[in-house]
Amino acid sequence: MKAIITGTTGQDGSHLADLLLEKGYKVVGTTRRVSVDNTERIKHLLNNENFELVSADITDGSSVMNVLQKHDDAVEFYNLAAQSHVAESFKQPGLTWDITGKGVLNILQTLIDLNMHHVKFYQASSSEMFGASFDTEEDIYKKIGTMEKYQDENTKFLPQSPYAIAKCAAHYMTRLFREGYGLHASAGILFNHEGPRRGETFVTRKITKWIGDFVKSGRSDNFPQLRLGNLEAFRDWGYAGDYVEGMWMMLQQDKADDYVICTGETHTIREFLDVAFKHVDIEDWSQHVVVDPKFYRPAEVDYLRGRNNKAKEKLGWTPKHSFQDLVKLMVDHDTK
Ligand code: NAP
Ligand code: G4F
Repeated sequence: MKAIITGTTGQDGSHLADLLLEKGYKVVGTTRRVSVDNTERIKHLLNNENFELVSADITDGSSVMNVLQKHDDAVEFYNLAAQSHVAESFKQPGLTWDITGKGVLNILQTLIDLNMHHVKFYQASSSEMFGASFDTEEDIYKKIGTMEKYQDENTKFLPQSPYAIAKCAAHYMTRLFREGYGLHASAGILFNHEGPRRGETFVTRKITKWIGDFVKSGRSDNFPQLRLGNLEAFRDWGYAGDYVEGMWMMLQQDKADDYVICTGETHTIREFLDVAFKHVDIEDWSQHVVVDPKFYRPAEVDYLRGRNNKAKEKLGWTPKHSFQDLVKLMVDHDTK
């Protein structure tokens, strides 16, 4: 069994490569040309005889075609490549569109042009597509008098960033190639997922990395403060290692479909700060954190909380790590 992963050098790509290699797959991971070493997360795989790193950029259709022609015995294709940083997408909307939106069309069209219907395709869709949209649990409202908000596969999309708009286009394109061309193409609508391999400019890792550096400095009084933006947003945070299992499970189904992958719990950035600082015995973090408007976004996603009933029922997927486990795992990693 051979699988191709785009975005192998990223957080999820590296976890997925680990998972597939454990399952006995041969894995072909793509990398693009960058001016610094981008293989930090997959260093441990570079000498694995079942792992091959090949050059491709998903904005360059011919490079995608070369990979597919050379590896036409692949049975699964996971597209995890993206300009994945929401704040950056406001600064580079065109580039974000070219990679995160159009890049996906390049892959899907190449699969069709090469008549590779035997390849099952996974698209990394995102809870960010929901943006300002949510549904409410009327049944709970009737019981306890509060209206719980959530998003699932039936919630409409109301994207709030160039990134989310590009992801919506890619999501609908994946659906079109499934319905229109009969491709086994599934999209995982994944809510935020984190871990020690998370990029250092996403809020969770930015916090745990700062705590790690602060602790390693001997908790110096002169240590520069942690500068953050909006602390009031809610996110449904899970562990990346759990979420890549959901991706694999989707491609093991006879019929392609779309699935929400999430924990079902939501927490603010403040709550993340509470748990993270408490783990290094700091009860009051206010003197260490400065709210800097530089990190505010032109439009924000205020509330994300997923409902994973479909993934539980149809895939048998459940998250294994709680919010508390996740925060502690990241703080422990960064303090050591
Ligand atoms: P990530 O760490 O930022 O990784 C993104 C990967 O895409 C990197 O390997 C990057 O390569 C690669 N890439 C960027 N531009 C490319 C291009 N033009 N051609 C080929 N590869 C390119 O992101 P992640 O957190 O692992 O997320 C994986 C996917 O899931 C992304 O599509 C993301 O949008 C989506 N997603 C993530 C989350 C989350 O919470 N993590 C939630 C929902 C959806 P370099 O290493 O060279 O930069
Ligand atoms: O960690 P974030 O940058 O993640 P965001 O924007 O939710 O996007 C991540 O999750 C999406 C899934 O919903 C993925 F599709 C996407 O690729 C990415 O992985 O920001 C989370 C929240 C936001 O509300 C942001 O405004 O944290 C807030 N925040 C506050 N201070 C900050 C900061 N975010 C960042 N990156 N940096 C800050 O200093």
